[in-house]
Amino acid sequence: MTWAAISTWRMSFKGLKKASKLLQEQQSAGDAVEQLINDVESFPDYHSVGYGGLPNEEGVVQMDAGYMDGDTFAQGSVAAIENVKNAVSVARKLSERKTNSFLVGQGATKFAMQNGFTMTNMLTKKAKTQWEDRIQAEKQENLVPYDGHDTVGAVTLDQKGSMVAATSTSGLFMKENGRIGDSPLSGSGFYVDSSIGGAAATGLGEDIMKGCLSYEIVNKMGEGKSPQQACDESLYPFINKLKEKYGSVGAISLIALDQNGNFGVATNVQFAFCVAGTNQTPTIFVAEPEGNKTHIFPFTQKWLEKFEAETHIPLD
Ligand code: SD4
Repeated sequence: MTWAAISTWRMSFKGLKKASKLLQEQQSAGDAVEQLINDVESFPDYHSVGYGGLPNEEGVVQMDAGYMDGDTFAQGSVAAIENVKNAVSVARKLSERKTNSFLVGQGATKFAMQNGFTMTNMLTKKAKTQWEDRIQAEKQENLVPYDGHDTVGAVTLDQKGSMVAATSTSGLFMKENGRIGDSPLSGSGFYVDSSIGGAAATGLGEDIMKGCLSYEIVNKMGEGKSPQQACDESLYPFINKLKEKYGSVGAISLIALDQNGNFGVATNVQFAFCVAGTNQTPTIFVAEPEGNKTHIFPFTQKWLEKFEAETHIPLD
């Protein structure tokens, strides 16, 4: 039976391989997506997700995560949650509830604590130093808060045909206390319907939310578009609209997977993503915008060197 998984950014490759193994062994799409995202959350050198994530302007790491089951449409989310190692696991647990399934701030943290999730100080020494340097730099140069970011988003399809989508992020570095992006919002950061497919987003949440882009992609796939067509047609015209209204638009990258395991991607920046499936060994690709279409090519040695120089992380 067909299985498949897609995830955002090179940092998710190891997690994707773990998820692939589970899917090959006929485990559920939910377990696979959670494993994939937990792997990224637990790695201290990724500065935009989980442990080691960069803090907000007050020096506190506040995380957002979302989880959606494509069979039941059950959703759970947390936002501005603190001191929790695996925010996506808390979101998954919340998705089992009929009400109170999206918790923010202290309520989210309290829920995690009461339900036995691993609590830990998420601010690593490295992230704290980066925050201190940034505060200094801003004082000296009057810089605006840095908007670098990389959410892990993923969609999985298991051998029973069930699909799940999920996200996890520490959001924008130097964001305001309490700022929440698209990642925990269904429809914007993620969406999935097992009878059609799923999608997830990464980039500037404030712009992604303006278009409910994950829902838009699933909707287009439901009308018969391929995942690639759905991604292209959801993103590029929308970017043009935002440019007309605001003069500029933030970085936005989208991934999609349909119920047959076909994938699609669209982006307005250079964007690495990972894919695996019944007929696809785990592979990292790079996508770039090309007019109103997306150019996709394999992750090259040059890319790998650049990535490793930035993060000091070996490929395996
Ligand atoms: C946010 N969308 O908080 C997230 C950040 C992100 O890739 O995706 N980065 O707006």
